[in-house]
Amino acid sequence: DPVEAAKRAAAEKAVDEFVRDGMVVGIGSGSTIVYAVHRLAARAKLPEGDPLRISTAVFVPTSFQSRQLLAEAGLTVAELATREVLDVAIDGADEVDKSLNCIKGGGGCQLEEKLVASAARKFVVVADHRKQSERLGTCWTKGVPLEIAPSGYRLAMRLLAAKGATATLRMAKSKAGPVVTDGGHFVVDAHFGGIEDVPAMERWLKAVPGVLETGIFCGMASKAFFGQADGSVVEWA
Ligand code: DER
Repeated sequence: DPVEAAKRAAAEKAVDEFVRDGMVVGIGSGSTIVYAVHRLAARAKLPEGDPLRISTAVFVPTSFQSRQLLAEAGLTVAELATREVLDVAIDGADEVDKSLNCIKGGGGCQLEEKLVASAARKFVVVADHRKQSERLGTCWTKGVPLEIAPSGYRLAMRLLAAKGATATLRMAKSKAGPVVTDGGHFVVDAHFGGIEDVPAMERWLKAVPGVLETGIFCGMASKAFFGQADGSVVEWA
């Protein structure tokens, strides 16, 4: 599958460029990050003395999925609450623009993802070519994911609608009722079309009562790796 090959190429290049042994590394959620963890697990099996070998590095998850992935790969899991600062955080994204602003939260893990990305000296995005965007909101058309306090979801949706957004409560597929995040919150996807002013959009979304976190990662990433259909990797920095 060329998309999966593209994800893998991006993830492996990012891991080998940014992760060295002894580091505290934030690990994101979704499907692309799986290839990053598999690369790290392979590096944990390298012989002593190999500069790419991983043995004392620890990894901070961003979700139940991410924690399970790390544990199953035999990598050492550390918790964000026990760490002052991370050396690097690596995560996927749903869409990235040329200023490296991202829409994230397709997997509903944006709250912990933004904490981990913010706690890291460097935040690096890994994705396939479908995520490369000229203007945020034009490729990822499912809306900006928002982490919402459940009791406030109708208030938040009314306030978002008053600002011209089409807000939908994200419903679960194999469970009756809405998606519930690892933090016990709801997800509202707010549709705006293309986003003109990303920082302004992030600021006012965050100011809506009941919005605990947004999937807009504005000016946070220092580099993005995009796997291409031919297996090459395009880098934006
Ligand atoms: O939910 C998230 O923020 C994920 O990182 C998502 O944006 C990327 O998921 P993917 O790697 O499966 O496309």
